[in-house]
Amino acid sequence: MLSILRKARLKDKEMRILMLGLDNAGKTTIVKRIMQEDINTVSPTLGFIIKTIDYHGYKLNIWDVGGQKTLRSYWRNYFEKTDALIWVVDATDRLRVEDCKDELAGLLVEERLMGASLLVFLNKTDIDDCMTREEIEQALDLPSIKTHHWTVLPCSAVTGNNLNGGLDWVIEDARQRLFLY
Ligand SMILES: Nc1nc2c(ncn2[C@@H]2O[C@H](COP(=O)(O)OP(=O)(O)O)[C@@H](O)[C@H]2O)c(=O)[nH]1
Ligand SMILES: [Mg+2]
Repeated sequence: MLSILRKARLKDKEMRILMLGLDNAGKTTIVKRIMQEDINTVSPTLGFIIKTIDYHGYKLNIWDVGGQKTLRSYWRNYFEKTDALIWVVDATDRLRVEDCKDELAGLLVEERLMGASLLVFLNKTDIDDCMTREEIEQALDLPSIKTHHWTVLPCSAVTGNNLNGGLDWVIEDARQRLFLY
């Protein structure tokens, strides 16, 4: 049944992308940048924002949900029908990398997220001395993930570097999984 629903949705080439991560990782800035909106007016996200973009013939519904500690228990309200999870990491935030790892691990055991592709955006890589791709792969223990297709991409919401590359990966991975033609 679920797969029929999925395919029906994909006939419209629609995908639901859930963007999560610790607060201050740059989720809202990434979404604004993708939408080509002004990124200088971003303030902390208290609830959630949904943005729909047309991207290479796909309709992407991107859910940007607040990541403050007090808000994380609400994340589960957004899991349903998620095709891809974009986990955004602040590449300069070494202090909270353990917290970041634990929160991600908690998501990956969620049944309702089981089918989702996982893109880890290592954001803020425009800043010197940030974590590298290898570093974050180890810190988040990504190679041990067997339940999800995953990849890591260093990016920057400020320069726009790799944001499209990330969306391309998400679409390609979800498309293959969902047998879209
Ligand atoms: N240097 C740099 N700063 C960024 C980048 N992305 C976001 N920021 C800044 O990080 C702060 C938090 O961004 P925000 O999008 O609100 O994070 P969110 O809580 O994950 O939604 C803001 O001051 C942004 O300007 C980036 O790629 N590079
Ligand atoms: Mg935000």
